[in-house]
Amino acid sequence: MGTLAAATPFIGSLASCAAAPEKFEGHKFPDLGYDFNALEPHIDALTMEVHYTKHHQGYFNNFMKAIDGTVLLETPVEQIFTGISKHPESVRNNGGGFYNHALFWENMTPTGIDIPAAFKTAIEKDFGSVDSMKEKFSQAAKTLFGSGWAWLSVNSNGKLFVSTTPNQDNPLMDIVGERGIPLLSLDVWEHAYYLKYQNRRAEYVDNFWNLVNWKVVNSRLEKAIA
Ligand code: MN3
Repeated sequence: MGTLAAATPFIGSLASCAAAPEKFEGHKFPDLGYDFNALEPHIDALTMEVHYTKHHQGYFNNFMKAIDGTVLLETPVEQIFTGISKHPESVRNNGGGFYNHALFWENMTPTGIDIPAAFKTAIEKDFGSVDSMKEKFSQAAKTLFGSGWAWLSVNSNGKLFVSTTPNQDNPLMDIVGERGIPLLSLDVWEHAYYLKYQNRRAEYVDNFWNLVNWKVVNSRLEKAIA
């Protein structure tokens, strides 16, 4: 990985470097990548099953309905987000729900993965330490009012930052305050934790750190600043 200081080439080109596939072959509902019970005890099997097969699938189906017969069928969702203010709310909400959950499943793993050295260095540069980044992210996730997401992203200057978005918005969208490419996502809608944790969102957030796939998070950064 190059140094973050040399990460400027993608300034102004969030749209083209937002982890979009090189050759777009249409919107696809992603595989989960592990069994429903794989993330236990931190996330229970029933929550995973309902979340993936009902919530996520529902967002995908409604997204496909919302863009039916439009040019957006041929447009990678990452690119749609960069101009989301121009599209109907159904595209924003369901496209966000489709994309955000795909990222979320992928940045978790049943088996703990250590933070790659290069990514640790990047975190230390912008947050001082891994612990202070985690603290900032956790605090944001725990205190977000209502439904939404917590994010670790990289901005167009190559700087890592923590943010939250309401509902199914995400940092790629042109309607959020702080824009960047998402590296790590955490769903803090009640449907993500209520069956196991009820109102104890903080416990769910703390346990999330046992599941983070840092290899995936690091590869997203490498792609974003390449
Ligand atoms: Mn969800």
